[in-house]
Amino acid sequence: MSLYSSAREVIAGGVNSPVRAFAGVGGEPIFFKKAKGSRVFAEDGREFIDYVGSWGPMIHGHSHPDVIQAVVDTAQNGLSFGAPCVLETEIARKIIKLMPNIERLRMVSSGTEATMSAIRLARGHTGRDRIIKFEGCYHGHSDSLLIKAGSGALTLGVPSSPGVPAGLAEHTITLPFNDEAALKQAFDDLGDEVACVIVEPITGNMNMLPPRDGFMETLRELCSAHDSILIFDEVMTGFRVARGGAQELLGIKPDLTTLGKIVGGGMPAAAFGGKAGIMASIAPDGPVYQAGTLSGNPVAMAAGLKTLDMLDQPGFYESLNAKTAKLMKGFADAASDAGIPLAVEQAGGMFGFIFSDDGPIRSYDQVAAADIETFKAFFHGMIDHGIYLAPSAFEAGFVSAAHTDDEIDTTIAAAADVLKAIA
Ligand code: KE4
Repeated sequence: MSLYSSAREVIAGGVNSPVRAFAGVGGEPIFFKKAKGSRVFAEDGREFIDYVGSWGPMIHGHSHPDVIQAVVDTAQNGLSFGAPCVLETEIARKIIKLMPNIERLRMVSSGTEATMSAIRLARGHTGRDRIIKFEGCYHGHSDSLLIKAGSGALTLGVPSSPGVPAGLAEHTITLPFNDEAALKQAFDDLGDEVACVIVEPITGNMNMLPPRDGFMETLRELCSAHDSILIFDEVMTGFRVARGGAQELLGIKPDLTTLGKIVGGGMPAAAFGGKAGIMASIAPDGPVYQAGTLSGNPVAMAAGLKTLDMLDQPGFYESLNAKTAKLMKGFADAASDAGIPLAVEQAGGMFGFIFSDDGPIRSYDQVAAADIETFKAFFHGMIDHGIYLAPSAFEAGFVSAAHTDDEIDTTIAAAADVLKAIA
């Protein structure tokens, strides 16, 4: 019996998160037993250069000794108090130093919790019910946000999940990402009813799409004009595309920001925060309730704080950006040599590639029209060459500080072989 069949006997779908199930690429998921630096090690003995990095957190590489030491040292003194500890204040100060648009924040345990809480806060603070999101963007699996969502929902072909009451879903307006006309029309029609707009400022869940020039600026202006709260969901882009996230890269000031992944360094930690005046509406100061047994637990805080502190190394992002840009140029050159249309994107340590001759890819429709079959063949070819990419055409990829230039070269050479074979 395979490990996957055994898991399926006791775990729904054999996985604890759907996108891991390889439904988007075919075959059975690979079970890992160890991860170190840029490498992951499978139960069956295979070793891979890893570009998933647990979907983003491992920006320093897996099990970095300093992060592990911080976890071990802190765990010795207790795993969770259910009461304040100084580490919570320290990581909050660090996050605010890195993202000064955040004046106050609240720690939670997952990106889903962060965005769910931010939506409730926006609704409670404004007294409005409607929210706007964009088709293909994924903000975790809370009810109001599982409408035309990306990531695993898109991979499995169920972007709008059953189980979300129509009476709730009707308050979620979904617009095409990067479509300024549709955005302006929605605000013309309903602007003063919109509590918030939540957006991945650079998307990573319908693959990686940067905003078209002016789109985020228009979104910022429309939210300000209608007193709607602009939420940047930076669970993936935070500290990934730049030290200060997409809001630093794009020069846009959101009212609220949600964070996850890197902020916990691989431990369950996430956050939402922003203008003090808005955060004042969150309990216990304000009436909007939000809570969590393990929110701010010392071990996750220690992992996150060490991870964030290590981002301060001079040249950290220059090096990460250069390695990731080199990887994507290598993929593009290899695809061109093989005569296979490929569009690539990259920002900081995040990248995306889409098999399409319609590049640059800027809309959900273009992503939906991409060549999934070639992606599947490429994914499995790269597995055979010891390279582990995200098992879905709708995900982004990640490079860590632990990836060496030689490993980038090896990956590019593998891509060239695989694409030549596909051609
Ligand atoms: P979590 O609840 O999975 O910690 O975070 C949800 C979330 C929120 N916002 C953005 C922009 C996200 O990318 C995510 C989670 N990302 C997916 C991968 N694209 C997590 C992987 C998974 O679902 O297993």
